[in-house]
Amino acid sequence: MKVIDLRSDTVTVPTQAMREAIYHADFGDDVYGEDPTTNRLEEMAAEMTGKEAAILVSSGTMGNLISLLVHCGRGDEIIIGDQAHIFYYEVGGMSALGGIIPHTVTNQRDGTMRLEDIETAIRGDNIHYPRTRLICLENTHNRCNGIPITMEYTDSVKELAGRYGLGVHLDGARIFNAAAALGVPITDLTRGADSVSFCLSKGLSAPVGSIICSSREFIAEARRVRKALGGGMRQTGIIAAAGIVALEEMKERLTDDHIHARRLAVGMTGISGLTVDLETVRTNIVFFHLEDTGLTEDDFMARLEERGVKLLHLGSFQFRMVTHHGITTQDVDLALDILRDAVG
Ligand code: TLP
Repeated sequence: MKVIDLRSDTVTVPTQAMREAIYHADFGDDVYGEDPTTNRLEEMAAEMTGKEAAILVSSGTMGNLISLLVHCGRGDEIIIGDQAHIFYYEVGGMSALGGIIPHTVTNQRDGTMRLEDIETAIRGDNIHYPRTRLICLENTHNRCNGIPITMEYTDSVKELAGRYGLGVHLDGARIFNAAAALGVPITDLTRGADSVSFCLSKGLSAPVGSIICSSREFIAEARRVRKALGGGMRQTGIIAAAGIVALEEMKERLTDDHIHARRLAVGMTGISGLTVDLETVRTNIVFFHLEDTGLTEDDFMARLEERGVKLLHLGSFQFRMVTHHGITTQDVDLALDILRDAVG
């Protein structure tokens, strides 16, 4: 049976070009800064995001954690959306490992936080308060329907942060999806952030890896923190070789994933029992709601699984599907038939 795996773009497997690049890569010990392939990937990433330097890390979670640990000391506070991946899905690492306090602000449906809400959350100079250090943004915003956040918004947060002497960190796990959807260069979306982390292992289809980009000084400190977390790896060219192919060859095709997500969402509007807000489907993520069809959530999931469709159940009758390199137009149409069948 054909499996249509729509759980996430993290399920993508390396392309043939990536496998070949891994096979032919040059290697060295990256803890000594001597892996030529990793050095090349890091230079490319820094240049693409308009930053001075970059560092390869094992995952998006590690990229965000290291960035927060560089920005903040123990007892410091960050301002972060209440739907942010860092707050929601990263195991509370910032607090467990860094003693950092998340001060949450409501995420609007479009993934932004109101500037006035951010400003209200910034601590004044009072002996009772923790120090606010950082504002965290996410682009695209995973739990807000994968919506891309504009450069105007990011710039306005940067301006606000500047007035209070705060840093801005951007969780740009899917920043290339945002750039593709908005039709802007990546640097427009990263210029408002002091540090940005993005993932090679999602829509870009590399098997492993994320990259933090920032100033030279910040990245030098990130290298120390990465080592402390056990993330100092050795012949990382094996990861970086696929990452280079990801950055060179896989960005342009993200638009196909967006077209597929749109096709999926439009198709779902014709299936009674499922609701999707078309307005919000702008990149490769589709959230939908299972209405009262007499089916339990588990029944619904089981029916889909039986027929080969995998998706993510978020609770409260909410589900998520993500399109990616492994999903074709035919897969989308087949998934729609299976969804129709499951609720029918
Ligand atoms: N997100 C995963 C799951 O954790 C939910 C997914 O399938 O979408 N930032 C954002 C915005 C992310 O969506 C993710 C992964 C990460 C960071 C963490 O990346 P990894 O999984 O590499 O640690």
